[in-house]
Amino acid sequence: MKRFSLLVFAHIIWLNVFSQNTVIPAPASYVKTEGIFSIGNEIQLITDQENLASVSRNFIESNRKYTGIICYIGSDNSERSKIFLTIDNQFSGKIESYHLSVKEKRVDIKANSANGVFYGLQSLLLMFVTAENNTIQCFEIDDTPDFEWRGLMLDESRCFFGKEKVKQILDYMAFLKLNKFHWHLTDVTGWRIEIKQYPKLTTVGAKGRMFDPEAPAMFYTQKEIREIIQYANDRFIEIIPEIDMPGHARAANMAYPEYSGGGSEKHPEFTFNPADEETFKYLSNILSEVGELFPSSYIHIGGDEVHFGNEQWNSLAQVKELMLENQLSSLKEVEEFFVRKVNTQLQKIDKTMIGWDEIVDSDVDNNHSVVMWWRHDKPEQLNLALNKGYRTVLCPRLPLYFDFDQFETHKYGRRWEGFCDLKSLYNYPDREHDLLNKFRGQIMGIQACIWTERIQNEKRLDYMLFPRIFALSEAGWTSEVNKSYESFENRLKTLLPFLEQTGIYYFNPFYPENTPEPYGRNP
Ligand code: TNX
Repeated sequence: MKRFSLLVFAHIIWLNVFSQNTVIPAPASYVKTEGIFSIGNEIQLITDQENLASVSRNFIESNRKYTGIICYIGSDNSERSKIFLTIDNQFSGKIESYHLSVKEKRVDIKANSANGVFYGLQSLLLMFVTAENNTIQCFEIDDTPDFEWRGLMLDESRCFFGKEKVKQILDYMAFLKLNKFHWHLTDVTGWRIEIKQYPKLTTVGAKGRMFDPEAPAMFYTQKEIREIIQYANDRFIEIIPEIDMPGHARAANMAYPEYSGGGSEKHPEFTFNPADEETFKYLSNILSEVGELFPSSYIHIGGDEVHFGNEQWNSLAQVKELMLENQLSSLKEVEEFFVRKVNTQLQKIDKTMIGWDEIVDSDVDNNHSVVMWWRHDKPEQLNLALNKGYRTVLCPRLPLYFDFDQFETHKYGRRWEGFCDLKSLYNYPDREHDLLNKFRGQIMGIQACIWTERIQNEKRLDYMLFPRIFALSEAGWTSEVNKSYESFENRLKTLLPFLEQTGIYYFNPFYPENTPEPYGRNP
């Protein structure tokens, strides 16, 4: 009897070792089935659908890079394992949903779109990179996302990282089924996107980075941007550009001072002139060029923190006239007027405006605007946005700002009566429970933001991003009933060696002292 229970016990352990589901984000349903799939060194990818060519190529390339497994398109009579990829119009689910079945000799991935098939392959890839002895316990996954917006924002104005780093981040986003890359391309420190009509924006405005105002101009040419958009597109990631206005405009004003609305002592040349028609034409031209470059239906116009540096508006004759003509009684109302005007302009070029939660006060048309709620200390602003009918993306500083510290002993990141630890991030948006019940249809999803005032190099960027990006992905994809922090930690543990393999310097939450925080200079 004793021997029998020992055997049962050993069997359970054995099953657990081989039945590990290592997929992040956790799928909606994972069921272990009989049998073991031997991956082998070569795998056939089989599909008769032309629009899966790019998805297949991507899988082949990822395996070449990360697992060394040779995959090839086409079927032969060999004994090699086969992966069948199918787009099935009858398959019910969202555009990103998929079914993944792994049996002893064959894998099947089904979805109603190439996007779904791609996500099935990402789950499989995660299983491959963590497979022990080149085998996987057979299983069936049925998966579908909880939120449609699972975003990450990168600020490349303060510090510029360049094309290769952005592509690496996009690779990880794809792995983790994150689907919106919000690119903060302009701010006080540097203007990072080539605008053909206004070349000085980059020849002059792209000079400098945090703590190094003399750094040579660093920016993306339109050709590079197209390349990155294509790269993202191949991974089902939409890129949303942000051109911050009317505040955070210093870099642009260095290039074209004639459009400046001045600043304050602490924030010089911070704004665009909100009351000048020529400035408006200039900004409209920029937005049109940006709009043509980026296929996304959204353009983010910032709209944040204007009061930091709009003091000089008080002394501009044009602002006074505008106030008189339009019965505006404060600078805040001038700002709101400006935001409404830009909104109308964006509608003309068929783009939907996204703005930080300040835009809620402008009462811009809620059919043509999306709000990003960032001020965690102002929950009333989120309430207001939802009550005014805005579609909203949740990105509260706590726990979603990755320039904030992630561990209590860390000291170079930001803090705000707390830091952004892995667990609260993982559990988010649990605390928005009531609003989610009431406004589920308007809450598009969640997004993390990496501001880079305190992130001056790639090592530090990696450290602030990893492993929080894993928790972000599960917070956005996996529905609350399927979330378990304990299970997440176990899956994360198995993935950490992979991070190491790809050269990422990450924070290890299980052995914090093993991965000390890289130095970051603070403003
Ligand atoms: C606030 S979030 C900002 C950024 C800073 C960030 C630092 C937002 C809309 N504006 O300009 O970089 O805090 O955490």
